[in-house]
Amino acid sequence: PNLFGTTAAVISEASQTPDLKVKSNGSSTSYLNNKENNKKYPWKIVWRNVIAFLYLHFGALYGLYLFFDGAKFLTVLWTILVACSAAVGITAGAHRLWCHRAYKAKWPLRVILMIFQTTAFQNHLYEWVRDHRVHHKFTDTDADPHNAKRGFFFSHMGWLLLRKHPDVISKGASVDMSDLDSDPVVVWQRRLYIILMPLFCFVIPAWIPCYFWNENPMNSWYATIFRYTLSLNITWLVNSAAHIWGTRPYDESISATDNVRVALGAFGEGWHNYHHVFPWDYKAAELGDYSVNFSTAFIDFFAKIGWAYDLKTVPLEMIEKRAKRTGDGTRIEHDDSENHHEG
Ligand code: ST9
Ligand code: ZN
Ligand code: ZN
Repeated sequence: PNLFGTTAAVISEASQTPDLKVKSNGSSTSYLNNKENNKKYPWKIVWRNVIAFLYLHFGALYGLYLFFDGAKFLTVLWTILVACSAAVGITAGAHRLWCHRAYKAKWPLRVILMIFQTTAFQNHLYEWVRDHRVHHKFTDTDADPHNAKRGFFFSHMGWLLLRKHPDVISKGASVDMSDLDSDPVVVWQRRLYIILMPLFCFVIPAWIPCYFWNENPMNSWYATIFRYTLSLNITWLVNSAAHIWGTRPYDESISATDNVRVALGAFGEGWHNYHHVFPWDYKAAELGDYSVNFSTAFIDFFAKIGWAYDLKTVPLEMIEKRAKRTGDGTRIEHDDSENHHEG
């Protein structure tokens, strides 16, 4: 049982909604119906976001150029440090802790993760978690905010450039968010987001290099833009690439894939076929291999000092059974049960 009130088996049922899987009249698949629905739904482009993302992407290219032309080495190191903190705020914080409740965290760790998640500027925790829970509950349908059936660009960035499909809002209303309403860290982040977000994502990261090692403000600003834009794109690859390319060892009926390249870039969040089948596993992967899952190492470290606890995993037997029943046959058998450390 997990937050969605479902077991693995029920999740797979949800992802096999008749809309997507059943052929109507024996002629057209509902995938086509899905496309027809998209035609009927008028696109409302949000130009503010189009302009912002254009600025970010051109700014990021300029920032990359400046790394090789004048930016100080310390600024590069600082940029990497901020990027890693922001990434952990998304993976260990927004995703595994708040969205999937795959472990519990004491308040100091929740505050750290909230600040890191604010640094990532991917919307405040409440909104991030709501969209992601809706994505899990209605995967591959119009109610999925970044429905991968609408193609790479839509699931990557396009969904942030359009008003949401009406199904996202109507069906999304069925997702329970009461646990976030009762976490003061989440409530206060949401209230103060308009101040906290610019501060932690832009002002502090750009100011530190200027103040402490006399970096040129232009270099520092565009390094910040580069860091933010790159982190966004790596995160979006989980919604796009890891719903298109890769293997489906645990459930071949859903678009989500296991994709090692995405896992490497996204701090362990590329084992996305596994994750959609067993979303409550704090490793977001079958194995706890740190080399392709830095976020698991981070959570394990805080479990050692007692700030993270009640880490949830999935019994090996359950994984094997499920892979046999619904997987595409690409799951690799592991004798080494050490990696399957139960939380
Ligand atoms: C960003 C998010 O980038 C990225 C998320 C990625 C998730 C990936 C997950 C994978 C695992 C983790 C991987 C980590 C890897 C990390 C590696 C790092 C190196 N349910 O949204 P509005 C209702 S953000 C229920 O305005 P519009 C609700 O009532 C980037 N209800 O819809 C809401 O009102 P309120 C920065 C919902 O007008 C109302 O509708 N941020 C739901 O259609 C209006 O909501 C941006 O760029 C729902 N799901 O606008 C901002 N959704 O909120 C972009 C909505 O008051 N966003 N409702 O309750 C926007 O500008 C707008 O949201 C919009 C849609 C234009 C896209
Ligand atoms: Zn997904
Ligand atoms: Zn998830």
